[in-house]
Amino acid sequence: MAGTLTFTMIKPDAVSKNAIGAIIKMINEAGFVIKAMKYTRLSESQAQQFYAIHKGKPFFEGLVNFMTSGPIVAIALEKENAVADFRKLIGATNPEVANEGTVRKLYATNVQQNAVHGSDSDENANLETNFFFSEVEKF
Ligand code: 3AN
Repeated sequence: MAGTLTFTMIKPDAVSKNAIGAIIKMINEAGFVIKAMKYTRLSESQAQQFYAIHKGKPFFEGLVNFMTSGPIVAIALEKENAVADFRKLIGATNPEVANEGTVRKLYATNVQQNAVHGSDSDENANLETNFFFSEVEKF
């Protein structure tokens, strides 16, 4: 059975566009409940650790530079079928091919500065939530 937890970040590009409120509204209207939320900025080592799976790829350094370039909002979310439904809501990694009406189609700048993160599995949803939040911060 699919899990009920997913994790997102509103990335520095969307924060700098003043889109935090609009994106959270879309998330809530799609039926997701906020379990934990934090406005913060990633250090270089945190960004490298979070995206460790992409280490060695040509876009890794640029991705770390971008993700540390300004504040982000980290959010743990609950809903049935959370991971798949959230990825449907945000759309494809590249906003040029993302479906109309998705978060990335509306707010992403390009494939790197793509407005939001979404966990790609139940396992990563747990790991990513625990990366940002302690037990007492999860409601
Ligand atoms: P998603 O966030 O859709 O799961 P991943 O996990 O493949 O996509 O990539 C993680 C992040 O790395 C993306 N959100 C994006 O910021 C960046 N990224 C992915 N592919 C590219 C690319 N071809 N060029 C630049 N940045 C990329």
